[in-house]
This record gives sequence, structure tokens and C-alpha cells, in this order.
Amino acid sequence: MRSTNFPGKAGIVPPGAIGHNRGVVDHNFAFIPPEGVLKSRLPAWTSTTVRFLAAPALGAGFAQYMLEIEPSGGTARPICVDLQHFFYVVSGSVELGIESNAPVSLTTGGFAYVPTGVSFAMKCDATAPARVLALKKRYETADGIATPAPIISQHQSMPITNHTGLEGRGFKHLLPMGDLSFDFEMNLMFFQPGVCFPAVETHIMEHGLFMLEGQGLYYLGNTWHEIWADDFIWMGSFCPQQFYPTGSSQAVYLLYKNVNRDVVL
Ligand code: UGY
Ligand code: MN
Repeated sequence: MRSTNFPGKAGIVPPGAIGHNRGVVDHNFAFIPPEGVLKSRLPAWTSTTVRFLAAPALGAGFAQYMLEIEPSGGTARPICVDLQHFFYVVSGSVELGIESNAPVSLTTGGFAYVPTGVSFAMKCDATAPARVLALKKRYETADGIATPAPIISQHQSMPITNHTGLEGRGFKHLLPMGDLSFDFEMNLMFFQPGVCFPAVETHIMEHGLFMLEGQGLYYLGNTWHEIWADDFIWMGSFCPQQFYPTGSSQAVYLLYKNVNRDVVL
């Protein structure tokens, strides 16, 4: 991924590679363009590289990462850990099996929620690679509330809703909104150009934001950042935030938000 549009040659670092870095890491937010996120591998996955985007090392209460899976790659064996997982297929297609259920095929726009302590296995299609945005988080139990059941679906089968009444906004709540058994939301947010949200938000909930489509300006803390597809933002608690979509087509991002639990004192 080039960081500028200066002319460049393969194998030669283009001019501007240093001076035009867009990334910023602050105490309660990080703006992370993809070109600087180096890859690693994971013991439990084969033919797969991982790019960590958010982790406790950054200050986040969750981990978010991009899995780049080669054809026929995937989990080396079923994974079963004491963490919840969420997956969103950014491109390509994979088969996901949860516990002993028959594997389900997920294509671009497919997603899954795997509850804590439940095993899953993922395998990429044999003909093309896949990019899967993954998130894991320790489940916060709540008295009298049972843990949620798994979910596997495609966002294309869900209607766009809009509880705000603001023209040009759209939402798909991939996890059931207001269901207290979930301790986080994953929302697709749709914006027509120029339609920002009504106020600068400053809230206790954290965000992991992955830009899927379009472009815009993101306000973080007290600075504006130009953002486009494949950029990632971590927003920590109480980070002032606003989005101003620019360009000529809709902007869409996938947003993690921890909800439904009390503060820990
Ligand atoms: O729901 C939210 O917190 C959302 N409006 N925040 C965001 O998009 N940064
Ligand atoms: Mn917010």
C-alpha cells in the first residue's frame, strides 16, 4: 500500500514515505493506516498472516486484527479459548464451523459471533484468498444473565435501519441491539456525503473502527484526520470523536463498541 501518489518504482522506497505518514498514536486514540501495520503469524492458524490493529498494549480492552488467509488456509485445529470472538469477512470467502455444527459458508459481508469457551474452525475457499477482520474480548458476566448463543449471518440479509431520524444515516446492528447478554455491539454505519452525527461524542465506551467504503474526515481528541477504506481507528474511553464524510459516494465503517455493563471500581 503506497502512502503517497508520488511516482515510484517497485523495489524502491517512494519519496514522501516518511514525511507523509498519516498514523498517530495518542493516549486515548490511535489512527492506524494499513501501510505501517506489519504482519506476523499465529501458531493456531496455517497459511495465514495476522496484522494486529488494537490490543491491550495500545490501551484497548479488546484485540482486533486482520487475518489474511491464503486459499485452503485457516485454523490448524479448532480453537476453543476463554474469549468471545467476532469475525467479519472483508473479502473472499471462508467456511466457519462452530462446535460440532456443519460449517457455514461466509462470503464478503458475512459475519459471526462465537461466545466465550465455544470452539470454532475456519477454512478459506480453495480458489481465492480471504481477508477476515477479527476481534476478541474477554466476556464480562452479569448476574442472572446467560451468555449469548452463536450467530452466523450475512449483512446483506439485514435491512438498513435508522433510529436517529437524521437523513442520510443508516445502521446495521450485527449483534442484537439492547440484548443485555452481549457486552459489545458491532455496527455497520452508513453515511451519505456531508452527513455527520449531530454532536461531537465524548463517551465511556471504546471503539475499534474499520473503514470499509468511502472517505471522510475523523475528529479525534482535538485534531482532524483524513480517512479512507482499510484505515483503522482505536478510540479509547472519553476520546472526543466526530465523523464528517466527504467524497461523492457513501462512507461505511464497522464499529466495535463495549456496552451494557457497569463501570468497574
Ligand atoms: O454509536 C457511536 O458511539 C458512534 N456514533 N460513534 C462513532 O461513530 N464514532
Ligand atoms: Mn461513538
